[in-house]
Amino acid sequence: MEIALYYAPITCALAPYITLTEASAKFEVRPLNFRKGQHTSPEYLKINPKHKVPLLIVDGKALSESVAIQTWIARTFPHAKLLPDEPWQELQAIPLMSWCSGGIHPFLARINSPPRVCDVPGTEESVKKLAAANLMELFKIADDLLTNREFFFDHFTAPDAHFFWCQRRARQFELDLSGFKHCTAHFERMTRRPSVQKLLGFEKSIQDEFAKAA
Ligand SMILES: N[C@@H](CCC(=O)N[C@@H](CS)C(=O)NCC(=O)O)C(=O)O
Repeated sequence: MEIALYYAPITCALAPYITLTEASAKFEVRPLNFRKGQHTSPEYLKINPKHKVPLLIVDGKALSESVAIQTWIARTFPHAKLLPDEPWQELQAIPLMSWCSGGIHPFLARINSPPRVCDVPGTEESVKKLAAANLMELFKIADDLLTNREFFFDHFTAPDAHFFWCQRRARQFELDLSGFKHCTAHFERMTRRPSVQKLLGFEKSIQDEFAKAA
């Protein structure tokens, strides 16, 4: 089976990189340079008209959307236990990933690019402020879910990788998450994982490559 992951540094494509690594899967990474608009090139739009990453290519077939990609990885590499075993718990993992993707991510995207939601001059700071306030509420929910737990379930699963990305992005935007001590502990725990360390090294190498090509 041939697996390729379309990926860009900093983006949520880091989550499937982490889970594929946790599963010891053999996969090729196809990095896209967003600054050069490679995600909107005619070639990429042909395989993903949504111009987004992550995108997984499995034996030539494309799978988009983080939740589907993570579910595929978990099903394909069951030994990695990327979803909980118990059926009800397994189902609980799906809304957690959907929440990262559809609940938290859109507010992070607003901070990243306020004009994509409101182009009225002078509103940028207000868009960011509202998004930050919403994110605080969402991180409080995550903090409650993670109270006295190492991970969302009884071991590392795909939602941990997805939520790690959410926290990382919020921290890159300098949101003050210091009040959420269970989220912070989760972030630190995740950062120490070998799969995450591998990802961070890989990300740096791609960023260096892109900088040289600039
Ligand atoms: N719902 C999608 C969202 C993916 C997404 O928004 N990816 C961002 C990077 S974090 C992207 O590729 N943005 C490029 C664009 O919108 O043009 C998922 O969960 O996979």
